[in-house]
Amino acid sequence: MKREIFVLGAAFALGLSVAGASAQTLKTVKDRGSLQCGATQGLLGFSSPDDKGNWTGIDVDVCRAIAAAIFNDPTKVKFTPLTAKDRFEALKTSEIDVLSRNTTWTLSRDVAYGNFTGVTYYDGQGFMVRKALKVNSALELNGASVCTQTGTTNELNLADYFRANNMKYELIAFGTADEVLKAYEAGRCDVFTSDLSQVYAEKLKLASPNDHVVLPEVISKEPLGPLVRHGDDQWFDIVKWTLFAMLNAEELGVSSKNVDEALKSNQPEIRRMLGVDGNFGEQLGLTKDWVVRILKHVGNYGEIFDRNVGPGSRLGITRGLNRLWTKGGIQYAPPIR
Ligand SMILES: N[C@@H](CCC(=O)N[C@@H](CS)C(=O)NCC(=O)O)C(=O)O
Repeated sequence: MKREIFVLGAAFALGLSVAGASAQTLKTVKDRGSLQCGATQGLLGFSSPDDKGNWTGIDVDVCRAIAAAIFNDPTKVKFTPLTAKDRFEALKTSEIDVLSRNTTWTLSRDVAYGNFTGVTYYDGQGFMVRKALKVNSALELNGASVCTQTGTTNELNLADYFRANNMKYELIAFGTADEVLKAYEAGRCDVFTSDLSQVYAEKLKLASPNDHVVLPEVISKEPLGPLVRHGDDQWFDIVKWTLFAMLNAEELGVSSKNVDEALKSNQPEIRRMLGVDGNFGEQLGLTKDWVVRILKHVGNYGEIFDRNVGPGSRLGITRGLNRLWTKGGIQYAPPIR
């Protein structure tokens, strides 16, 4: 009995100290003066650096929005380029504060690596082949060799899809996206597979993109979103509500262009969101004007979608599933109240 009490007491003390020690990310970020954001090694539309090391992309903008909310300065972010395989370890070892890198939310990742904070982009896996192959459907790919990246859901879905359709394939997997694309371009495999947004982004890098075609099948659900470490609820809430704020702002028609005007609005939801009424920013450990900062420096969800992956970008992807629920899509954020 005595021993049990001791063990319980020790566990309680340990539990308290673990929770206390880990609920520190906001303070760590503020003390450091910048957010450390895990990104890709370079994926157009999502996270890619230019020659001067300036990062852009929808996942990059999520990190800039978090920095805007905390520092009122979207440039206070440092990006760590990570391969698919290394990304979760970087989060675990606190090399990064948030992983914002086209990462699919799955049960095992949620349990093993951290808390997914929402979905920034609803995607699905697809295939690209050479037009010369004269293939019109993924169901004609029996016996094909397929290039993809290791440590991705794509590798796993590929196995499921071929198995479910009684087809054989040869897997040719590489650690980096460049290796995958080079191998495909050099003809080492018949098929390139990844999330569709990434198929389109990588297709643009080929010497003759028009010699390649994306097949019609979408073989999986790839809800992509940011991830934080387990054990820090405040930080989890900050990252989660940054995304929700951008979605709510689009829904309420408030953008980087009209946020000053919107501050004078009589609409209760807009007043709460912009901190005119209530203390929602303070509840998160931020300031009253957290959403104003996000909108002024980065914009609402529609703005970041359009300029990075949508019609206003090189990728030119239509909103599809990523339209707001009020416009026939599935993007939906809980209310700020
Ligand atoms: N969403 C999938 C795939 C993510 C992924 O890593 N895709 C590759 C496809 S091109 C990529 O982004 N590579 C870029 C890089 O490694 O820098 C996952 O979470 O496993």
